[in-house]
Amino acid sequence: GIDLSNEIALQQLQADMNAAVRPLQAEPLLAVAADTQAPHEVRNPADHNDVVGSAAFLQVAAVPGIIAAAKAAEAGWAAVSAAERAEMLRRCADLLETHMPELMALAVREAGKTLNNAIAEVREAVDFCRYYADEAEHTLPENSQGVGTIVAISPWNFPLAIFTGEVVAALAAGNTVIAKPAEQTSLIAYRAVQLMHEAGIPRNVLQLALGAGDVGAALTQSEQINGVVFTGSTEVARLINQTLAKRSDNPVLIAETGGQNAMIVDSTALAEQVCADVLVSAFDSAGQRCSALRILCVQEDVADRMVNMIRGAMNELRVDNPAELKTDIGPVIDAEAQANLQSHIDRMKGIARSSHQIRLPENAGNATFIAPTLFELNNLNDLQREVFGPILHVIRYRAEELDDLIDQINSKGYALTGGIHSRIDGTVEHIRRRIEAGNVYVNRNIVGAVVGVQPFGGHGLSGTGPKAGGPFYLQRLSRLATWRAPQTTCS
Ligand code: TXE
Repeated sequence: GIDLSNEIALQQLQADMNAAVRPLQAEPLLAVAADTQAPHEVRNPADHNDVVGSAAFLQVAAVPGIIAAAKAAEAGWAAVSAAERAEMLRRCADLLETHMPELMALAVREAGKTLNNAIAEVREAVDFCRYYADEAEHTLPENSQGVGTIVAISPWNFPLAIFTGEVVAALAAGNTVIAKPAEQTSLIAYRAVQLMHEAGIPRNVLQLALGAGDVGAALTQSEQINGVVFTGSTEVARLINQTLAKRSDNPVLIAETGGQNAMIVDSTALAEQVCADVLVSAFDSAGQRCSALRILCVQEDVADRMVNMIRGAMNELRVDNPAELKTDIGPVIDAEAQANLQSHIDRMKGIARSSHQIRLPENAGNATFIAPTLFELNNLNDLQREVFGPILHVIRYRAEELDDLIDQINSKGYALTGGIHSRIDGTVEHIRRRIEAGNVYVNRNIVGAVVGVQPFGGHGLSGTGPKAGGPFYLQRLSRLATWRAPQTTCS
C-alpha cells in the first residue's frame, strides 16, 4: 500500500499520474451496434482549459437492443460458477490496482478529486471487487442464481468506487449488468469497464451505456430488466421506485440517496478532536458526499469556543487545484452545482445568526470552487433542502432541548450518517438509540465507511435496500433456484 504520510511516495504517484495522462475518447461499450450522439468534450472542473477527453452518449432508441443483448447473455452467465465469477472479479481488482495512476488522474481531472481522495477512490473500488468476490464464493448458497439483468446507475461523486461497487455486486451475484454512470464522469467508468472486460467479464454480460438521465430513465422503464441498483438524488430514486412499483413481477430496487447528516457535540467532548472530525466530515471532497456533515449541534456552554476553533481551522484549509499535493479541497463537480450552492449561500447569509467563509485563491480562474462556509442558524427549519457541497450549518442546544433537537433531525427522515461526540457513556448510548441514521459514529468523523467492515446505507429518504459492502447485499441481487426436495421414503 501507499503510505499517505510519505511525501516522497505521493510525489512519485503524482509523477506516475502525470505520465499516465492521455486524451480519452469514451464511447458506450456494448454487445450490439448502437447510435450515439456527437461526442462532447469533458473538461477539468479545476481548469476548464484542460480537456480530459470526450464522451459519446447513446441515443435513447438504442436502449431496447442493449437490453435484449443482456437478456440473451443471462443463461450463459448463469452457467459460470460463483467461484469462476469470483476469480474474474479478483482479476478486475488486480487490474484496477495496476492502473491506479491512470485512474487517479481521471478521478482528479474529471471529478475534481484531491490526490488523497483519488487514492481512496481506487482503493475502495478494488476493495469492492475483492469483497463481493469473497461473498459470492463463500456465502451464496450453491443453488443461488442472479435475478436476471440489472441496471446499475451511479453518481459522479464516487465515480469509480460506487460505480464499481454496484457493477461488481450485481455480477458477483450472477446477473448480467447494464451500467449507466453519471454523465459528468463517463471517462473513468469507460476505463473501468475496459479493464473489467480485460479481466474476462464477457462484453454481453457487462455493457456500458454512456448517457444522461434520459438513458437511465429508458433503461429503468423497460419491463425486460429485473432490477435497478441506484445511487444519486432522492428525486430520481423516487421516480425509479414509482416505475418499478407499477410492475407485477416485483423487480429488485437498491437505492442509496442523499443525506442531511448531523453530529451532536456535548460539553464534555474533546474540542480539538471535534474540530478535526468536523473539518473532514463537512469539507473533505468539497462536501460532496452523501455521508457528509451538514448540521453540527453544539451544546450551548461550549458553542462559542467550538465555533471559534472551527473557524480558525477552516482558515487553514487550502482550496486549490486538486492535482497539487498541498490542496485540501478541490472544485465542486460543475458550474450548475456551483451556482446551486452559491444561491444557498446567498439565501443563508440573509437569515443566519453568523457566517464564516474562507478565501479562495486569487488565481482561481474558471475553476468551479465553492469556498468552505459555516453558518450559525437560529432555527433548524432555516435549512430546507439538501446541500451538496462544503457548507456547514451549526445550531446550539441546551441540555434539556436535546431530545427535541434529535426529533427535529429525525423528522427530516433524511440521515445516512450521524455523529456523537461526548465523553459520557450514558449520553452516547441515549443519542445512539434515539437518532435515526443509517450509520452512527461515536467520537470520530462521520465519513468514510470501509467495505466489509462498516456496511453503508440509510433508510427513509436516504435509501432502501441492504447496506453496500455488507453481508446481505448479494442476497438481494440473487434468488434461490429450484429446490431439490430431500428424498423421503413413504411406506
Ligand atoms: O443526481 P441524479 P445529480 C444528490 C445531491 C446532488 C443531487 C443532484 O444532492 O446535488 O443529487 O445530483 C441518473 N432515471 N446526490 O443530478 O440526477 C444520472 O444520469 C434514471 C447524492 O447528479 O440523481 C446519474 O447517472 N436515471 C448522491 C444518476 O442518475 C437517472 C450522489 C444520478 O444523478 C434519471 C449524487 C432518471 N430519470 C447526487 N435522471 C449521493 N448519494 O452520494 C438522472 N439519472
